[in-house]
Formats: sequence, structure tokens, C-alpha cells
Amino acid sequence: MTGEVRTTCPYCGVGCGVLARVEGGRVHVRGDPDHPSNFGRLCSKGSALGETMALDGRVLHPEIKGQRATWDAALDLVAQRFSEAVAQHGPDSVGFYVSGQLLTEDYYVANKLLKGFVGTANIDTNSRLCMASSVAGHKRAFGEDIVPGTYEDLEAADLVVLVGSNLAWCHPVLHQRLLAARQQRGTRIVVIDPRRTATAEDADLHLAIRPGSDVLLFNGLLAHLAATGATDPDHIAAHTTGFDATLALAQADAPDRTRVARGCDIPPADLDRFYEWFARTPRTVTVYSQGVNQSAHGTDKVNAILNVHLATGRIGREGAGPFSVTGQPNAMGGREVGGLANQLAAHMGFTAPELDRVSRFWNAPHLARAPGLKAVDLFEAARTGSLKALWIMGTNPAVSMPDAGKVREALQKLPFVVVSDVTRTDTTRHAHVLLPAAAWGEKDGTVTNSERRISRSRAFLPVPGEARPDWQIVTDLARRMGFSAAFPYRTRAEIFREHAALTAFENTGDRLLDLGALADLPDDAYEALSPIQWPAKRGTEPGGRLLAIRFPTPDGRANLVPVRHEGPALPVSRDHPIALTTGRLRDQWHTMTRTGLAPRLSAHAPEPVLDLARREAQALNLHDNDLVQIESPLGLALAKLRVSDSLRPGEAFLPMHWSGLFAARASTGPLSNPATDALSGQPELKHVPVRVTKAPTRWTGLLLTRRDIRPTGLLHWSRARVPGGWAYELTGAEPPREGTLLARALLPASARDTLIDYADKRAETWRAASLAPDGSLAEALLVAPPGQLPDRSWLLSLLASSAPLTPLDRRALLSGRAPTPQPDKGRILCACMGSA
Ligand SMILES: Nc1nc2c(c(=O)[nH]1)N[C@H]1C(S)=C(S)[C@@H](COP(=O)(O)OP(=O)(O)OC[C@H]3O[C@@H](n4cnc5c(=O)[nH]c(N)nc54)[C@H](O)[C@@H]3O)O[C@H]1N2
Ligand SMILES: Nc1nc2c(c(=O)[nH]1)N[C@H]1C(S)=C(S)[C@@H](COP(=O)(O)OP(=O)(O)OC[C@H]3O[C@@H](n4cnc5c(=O)[nH]c(N)nc54)[C@H](O)[C@@H]3O)O[C@H]1N2
Ligand code: SF4
Ligand SMILES: [Mo]
Repeated sequence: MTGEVRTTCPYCGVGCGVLARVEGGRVHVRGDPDHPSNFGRLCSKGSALGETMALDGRVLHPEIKGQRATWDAALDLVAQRFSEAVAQHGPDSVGFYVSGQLLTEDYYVANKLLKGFVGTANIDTNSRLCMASSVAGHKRAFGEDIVPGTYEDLEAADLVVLVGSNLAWCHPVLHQRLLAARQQRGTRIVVIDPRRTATAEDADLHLAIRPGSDVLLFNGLLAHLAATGATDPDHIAAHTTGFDATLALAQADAPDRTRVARGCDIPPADLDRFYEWFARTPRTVTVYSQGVNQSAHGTDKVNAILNVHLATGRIGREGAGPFSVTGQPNAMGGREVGGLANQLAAHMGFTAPELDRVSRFWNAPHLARAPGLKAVDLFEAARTGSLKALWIMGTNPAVSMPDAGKVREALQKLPFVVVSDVTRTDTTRHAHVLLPAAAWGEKDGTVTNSERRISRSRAFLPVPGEARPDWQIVTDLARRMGFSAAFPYRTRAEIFREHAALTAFENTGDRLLDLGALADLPDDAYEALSPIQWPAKRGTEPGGRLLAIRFPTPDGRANLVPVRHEGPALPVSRDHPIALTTGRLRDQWHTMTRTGLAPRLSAHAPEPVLDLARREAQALNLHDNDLVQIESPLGLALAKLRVSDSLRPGEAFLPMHWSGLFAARASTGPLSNPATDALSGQPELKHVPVRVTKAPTRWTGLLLTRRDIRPTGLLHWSRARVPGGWAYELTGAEPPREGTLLARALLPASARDTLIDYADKRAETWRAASLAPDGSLAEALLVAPPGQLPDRSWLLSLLASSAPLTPLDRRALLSGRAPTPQPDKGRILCACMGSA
């Protein structure tokens, strides 16, 4: 294929346009200058997309119990087992757990099949772990799940408040747009985050609040706005309800600024500055993300933020509004189709008129009548036996769910597990039936970004092996289950039109989600569709800001919601005295199935590292690079330690990315608390109490290899992609001799006849290396006491090169020292070269 294909980045919810081109067997990408999300920019992850397209680890054929099978056999079995479960145990004995990485068309058919035809609402999504509190907060305040603003509002604002959002790393191109606008107009940026993140570094004011104290901070703000006459009484009177009760509770909760400053544990002067800036700045946008949503009180946190915007009339206007940024590429599309268990479809719920309307539209007499199980409850039902069959599509719950130990137990116990994914993961290991899905670049459809903009994701590569797009797989299953008439789809365009038509069906303006203008989109117009923001109502100009005056509630008014500050679900204790939070790194995406394949992206943070506040590190006598054990009341993880001055005393941070494919026991899932927000069902992934202790390390090792292995028998290992292969960090608890034997066993039999095999018993060091037939380095294994491994950059350069080793290199391998003195650059290349 030649020429550039216009598509959309498969990572974050900014939804950047990408121009992709295949040349010389390689994928090249650049930012689409015409896409209104990014105007040509890409961040480090987006610009490295071409380096992550290898087929390593891809699932290429259907499998039944690990054995290759035909599509017919696999789908017949799925249809049979799902139908049997429904017949014997009722529709609620089956479920789907889907993902914001699916395209809207995939999502739509999965939702329609389960809710419309199987007759259960047990379809939930990883958006439960991500956006559920924002959805619930929006519905409580606005009557509908609406993000009112646009990206341009961040550029037109005079004050941007970022709450629990590390925008610089997680929505980098939007952050770049904000910083560029600040250059022009001097926008003030306030960051509210317990950690001093990269985003906080760029802020005018950073409030490092006590974790979970956001409601107190915003209640205090509402009380301050009221006390200083900074609210908008006309807006409150004309367009809202609940102000008085909300203010009364806010005042009771946050009676004065001293108490708020103390409760949030921030300097009173900083609190005053924030409140005064907010009070004085009509053009204020409040951006919020997982530091708000992923809490057992996430919905209250959301409403505390919405309250101050409603009370000041700062909503739906240029440069003003609350702005929940979405995480995944199609988190918003999933919310549109209704892929959460407590939604029905197209922003409709389970009231009688809505059930009636959707059942007529789908011609589905057996529609699910009530909300289904939310993610945490869905896996609990699997573990305790009431769920009999589960299909997991495009997500890795064995890693990303809280209390992941129990989730794995559930997957073991389930009588029937189907997984469709593009790669092998910790979850696919539990699949009775494994189905190969088409990946980004091969699949084709639409996604919606944080600002309600629908963009096309287009294919530019052939689908490898027998992989198929998810919509086709689900359609095929639906037909086998006897629902052919309702699943006649031959193309994605047909599905998209039906989805658009449902949003407009009997929509008299009470649902702002209206894609009626796209319901008759001809095939060629669908193919050529330019990014379009909704609403896209028939006969009106699409897009724009929403919720300036009228709200989609019965009385047209927004609700201010009284909320009270509550502590974390599981507070720190004597046994678990440290507050652990979890989140993201700049250059990795979730469980690393894609970004973990790019050396450039892996270089930024090659190992799983626990950041621990300096005070605790000192008290526990822990130092940089110590391997530590992290125990919460739920489970355990291991990681290297980094003493941090970016954390408040008493706190720690562990990135969520490392799965069992990239490290032994370094995942956050088993540690994380499954306690959920009562309204949204979103788990408290941002807070769990832990204790941290030093792991008994006797030796450390480095294995450079071209092979893809998973070491066993070690205390710990992790690996990172490097040019030419993998670099494994090894840690052993045994005395050096046994350690050496263990480490040696990692070499393949063919490499036992090693070029170099050097041991120094006194110094407890050992080195081995073997050559490929062409004389280049194939494997190198070094073992030494902790902290004594030699500089690795020259070794990495040997693995990267396909040239035969020189005599100088060989001598250097034997001595364990670089041939010419080279400064230890820490880690090979820096990934920022390509960043936005
Ligand atoms: N590089 C990268 N980018 C991504 C992703 C990725 O995996 N990698 N994933 C995407 C997805 S799906 C999502 S959902 C988004 C998430 O984007 P973000 O929400 O911005 O990212 P997180 O790192 O999960 O969490 C944000 C911050 O919440 C803070 N926090 C913790 N507790 C509290 C609290 O009590 N109050 C406040 N105010 N803050 C708190 C944490 O310290 C953290 O810095 O990122 C998207 N973008
Ligand atoms: N402790 C802790 N846990 C967290 C979080 C946290 O901050 N802390 N964040 C939570 C959040 S916000 C999120 S969004 C989740 C993310 O968690 P997951 O959804 O588990 O993460 P991914 O690694 O993105 O998994 C996506 C899977 O889908 C596959 N895939 C990609 N595209 C397709 C496709 O088109 N079709 C199919 N069938 N498969 C596809 C990928 O290969 C990958 O295996 O993690 C949550 N878990
Ligand atoms: S900001 Fe980066 S990760 Fe997000 S969509 Fe744009 S290029 Fe992709
Ligand atoms: Mo997310």
C-alpha cells in the first residue's frame, strides 16, 4: 500500500489525527495537520506507533483450550455454551466485559446482542474503572452524561484548574495546546494533585492536597464564592435547583478556610490564592480525571466540581466549564452506545418509556429490563458461581482490575471464558476459547474523543492470519445464537447508521446525544467522514458547546448536589501505614501490550519502580534501587525503590503498567482496593494502604537476549524492549553459587557452549556471553552483588548491532568493562526526541 491514510491515534482520549503510510514494510506516522484535535502534533506514544506494529505476541488463529481451531468450531462452541447457560440458568448467567479500546461499531453490536437479544444487561466495560464516576456525576447534575466544553475552551480560558489529572503525560497534546495558549494570553494553571507531577511542574500553583480531600476543597470554594459575592445569582435562579441545600452542606463541611487548609493539608496562603483566582476569573475551565473518578467517593468529587461551575454560571460558555477528559481512545463512544451495565443504549436508561422505545427500535421483545452487574460485581459473580459464561473483549482484567488476585480466581473458576484480543495477555491465559481480533491499522470504524468529536479509524494494513474485526465476530455469534434478522450487518457503515438512527429515534430534544444527521450517511460519505462533533442533529449545524442555559432534565434546570467530604474507603493503619496511589507513566499505555514493544518508549522507565516519600524511605532505611515488597490488605507486589521528593510524606506511587508479561509480580491490580463508589460502581484505584519492606536480595543480574522468555525461580525479574532484543533485570534471593546456577539456566541449551564464561567467586560476580552464527552478540548474562553490575550502555549497543564482535568487544565482555570509557548515560536513548 502506498499513500497516506488518515486515521486516529489508538491511545488517549485526546483523539489525535494520524497520517499513516506503509513503506518498505514499515509503518510511518505523522500528525494530521488538518485534524482539529491535534493540528499535526503527536506525543511520544503517538509518534512511536510505527515501532509497535510487529506481529510478536499476536493471536493469529482461533484456539479452543490452547489448540488451534477453525472459526466455525470456535464460534459454534461459544454460541452453544452461551445458549446453554441462558437456557439452564437464565440470561443473567452470562456476561460481556468489554472496553473503551473497541470502535463504536464493535461496541454497538456487543451491547445490542446482550441487552437486546440475550436479554441481560450484564455487559460492562473497563470504562467502569475509568469514567463511571464522571458519567454518574454528569447525570446527577445535568440529567445526561454530557461533557459541555470543547478543547478550544482550554485555550480561551484565563484560569485552568487541573484536578487529579496528569495532563502532561496522559493527554500530552491537549496539554501542549494549553501551554501554547498560555504563551499567548498568560493563562493561569492550578494543579490539584497529591503528587508533584510533570503537570504540576508547569503550573502557577500546585496544591498537593491530602489524597481524597477534593470534596472538602471544593466545598470550601463554594462557601468562599458565596461569601464573597462571586456566585451568579441570576444563573442560579434561572437555570439550577438545589443551590441552598448544597451551599448549606458545603458550609457545614467547610466552615472556614483554616479548617479546609488543615483538612487538605496545604498552606493557607496557597488555598487563599486558589480561591481568589477562581472567584475573580469568569473564564475558568476545571479539567479532571482519575484522581477524581477513581475513588469510593468519585461521584461526589465530580459533583463538588460541577457545583462551583453551576453556581458561577461558568458552563457552556467560551473559555468556561467543567471538563472531564476521557482516557481511552473510544471511552466516549462506549458511553454513546450505552456499553455500561447501568445504561441501556444511546443515553437511555431503564425507565419504562425508554425500554419501550429501544425495544421497538431494535424489534427486541426480550430486552433486558434492569441494569446489569458492574465490573467488580460481575467478576465477583463469576468467582462465586452465579455467572456461567463470560466474554472478555479488548481489556486485560487479570491485570487492570482491583483485587486482581480474586479476578484471576474468578477466571479459573468460570465454566466458560471467551477472550478476544489482538495479543496474548495475562487474561488470554484463562480463555477456553481465544479469538484473534484485528488491531489498530487493520480495523476500521469510528471513535469519539473527549470533546465529543467522532473521527474515523481507518485500516492501512492487511489483517494478519485469521484475525477479524470485533463487530464481525459478535455479529457472527449473534447469528449462531439465532438472531440473524437483527444482525444483518455486512459493513461497519450499516452499524454506524443504525447507531446514529437510534440516537435520533423519537428524540424530541430531551437527549442531547443526537446523531440524526449521520443516520443516512451513504457508504462513501462514511468512508470519507471528516472529524465531526456532536450533537449532529438533522438540519442543524453540528457540534459546539452545550449546557449554557437549558439542561436535559425534566425541568430544564441543572442540579447542584449537596456533597460531604468522606475519607478513603480503606484508611492507612498501623499495619499498612503508607498511602499508595497508582497511575500512569508518560510513555507506557496500560498493560504495555503495544507500547512495551518499542525500545524508544521503554527507555523512559525501563523497570517497575515504586516512588516512596523521602521521610518513609529514611525511616525504613530504604535506598534507591533496593528491591522492595509492597503489601496491601489485598495482595502483594515487588518493585525497585526510588526515593521521591515529589510525594507528600506518608505516600507512595506505583505505575499501573507492568503485567506478568513484563515483570514478576509488579502489577498494581492485586494490591488495589475493590471498594467502589456507591453510585458509579467505580473502584478506589487511587488509594490503598500498604507497608513497604526490603526484599532479601543476594544478587542482581542482567540478561540481554533476542529471545522472548519468562524466567522462573527468581525473586524478581522485569524486562524492557531494547534495540535488537530484550533486557531482563534479574534479582535472586539465594547465595551466589545457587544464584549463578539459576541464572545460567536462563541461557538456551545452544548457548551453553558460551564464548565467555567468567566467574569470580570472591567478588561473587559471573559473566557469560554467546554469539550468533554470524558472530554478533546473541546473549549476555551478568550476575553481581546488588549495585555492582557494570555500565550497560555498551552491552546494549552490542545487542543492537548485527555486526560481528571485534576482539576489543570480546576482551571487554570478559573484563566486564566497556572497551573505551563511556559515560553511563543511565539508560540508552531518551524518548523525548519525538515528544510533542
Ligand atoms: N501515557 C499514558 N497516557 C494515558 C494512559 C496511559 O496508560 N498512559 N491511559 C489513558 C487512560 S485510559 C486514562 S483513564 C487517562 C488517565 O489520566 P490521568 O487521570 O491524568 O492519570 P493517572 O496517572 O491515572 O492519575 C492522575 C493523577 O491523580 C492523582 N491523584 C491520586 N489521588 C488523588 C486524589 O485524591 N485527589 C487528586 N486531586 N488527585 C489524586 C495522582 O497522583 C495522579 O497524578 O490517561 C490516558 N492517557
Ligand atoms: N491500579 C490501577 N488500576 C487501573 C487503573 C489505575 O489507574 N490504577 N486505571 C484503570 C483504567 S482508567 C483503565 S482504562 C484500565 C485499562 O486496563 P485494560 O483495559 O486492561 O488495559 P489495556 O492494556 O489497554 O488492555 C486492552 C487490551 O485490549 C487489546 N486490544 C486492543 N485493541 C483491541 C481491539 O480492537 N479488539 C480487541 N478484541 N482487543 C483489543 C489489547 O491487546 C489489550 O490486551 O485500567 C484500570 N486499572
Ligand atoms: S495525545 Fe498522544 S496518545 Fe493521545 S491521542 Fe494524541 S498522539 Fe495519541
Ligand atoms: Mo482509563
